[in-house]
Amino acid sequence: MIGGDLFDFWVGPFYVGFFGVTTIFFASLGIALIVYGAAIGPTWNLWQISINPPDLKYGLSFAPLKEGGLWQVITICALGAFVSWALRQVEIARKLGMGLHVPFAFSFAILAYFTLEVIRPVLLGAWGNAFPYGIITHLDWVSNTGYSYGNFHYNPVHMIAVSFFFTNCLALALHGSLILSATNPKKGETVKTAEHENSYFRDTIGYSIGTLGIHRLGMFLAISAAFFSAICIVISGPLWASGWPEWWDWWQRIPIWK
Ligand code: UQ1
Repeated sequence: MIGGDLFDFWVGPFYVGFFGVTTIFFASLGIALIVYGAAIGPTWNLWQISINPPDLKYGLSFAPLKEGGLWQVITICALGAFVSWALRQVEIARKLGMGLHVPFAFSFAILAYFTLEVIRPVLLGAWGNAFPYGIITHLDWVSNTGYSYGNFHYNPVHMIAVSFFFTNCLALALHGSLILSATNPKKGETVKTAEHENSYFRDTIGYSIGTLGIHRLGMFLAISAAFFSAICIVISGPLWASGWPEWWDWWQRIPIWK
């Protein structure tokens, strides 16, 4: 453990540790800078507040604080906080003698954010390609970025990512409803067990993946959704600069049609 037993204590129910301290540091600084950015901005309307990345003309250099520099420092704080949180998960999992599945899965969420805000802007040559920190403005960014490739739903990797999100939603709906139905029987009846859960799926769809299996499946679907999301955006521009509908023209060009 970093810092030996120096940070090895709790605040109420929360374990602190070295990475608890770094998490609080980066999160507090980042939030303070967001509030400062809002204070010097044109509006206090919560929906319209936006901390924007530098203009494209700044490329990959440091921008003046009020012209995107704030966004750059806030992004560093965000990554510092996210990575600190993952490492705090590692410390706690190790203390408890658990596997590292939680930080492993969480790292895919960090990867997706890192891909959007760092890898893709670097590959495109300007921080101005990253998304802004604002409730409405980040939605506008998604819309504009999507339409600048014609119709993003034709991006084959976006299709894979969406399929994983939907399947994850189905799996969690099946799992959550199964657990609630087993633990909330009708009045006067006892709470049911895994045997009932197994039998239910055997008798309805003919297959039960099992109590451990459903959680493995959930983790796989969630990680895959985040992973393919990262891939689908990083290839948009760096690898494929036309509209995504045109990508499917390869189908018209395969030799079999001749
Ligand atoms: C399932 O088979 C199972 O094992 C008993 C669960 O564990 C509690 C579940 O939550 C679910 C949803 C299933 C069914 C899942 C599939 C993929 C058939």
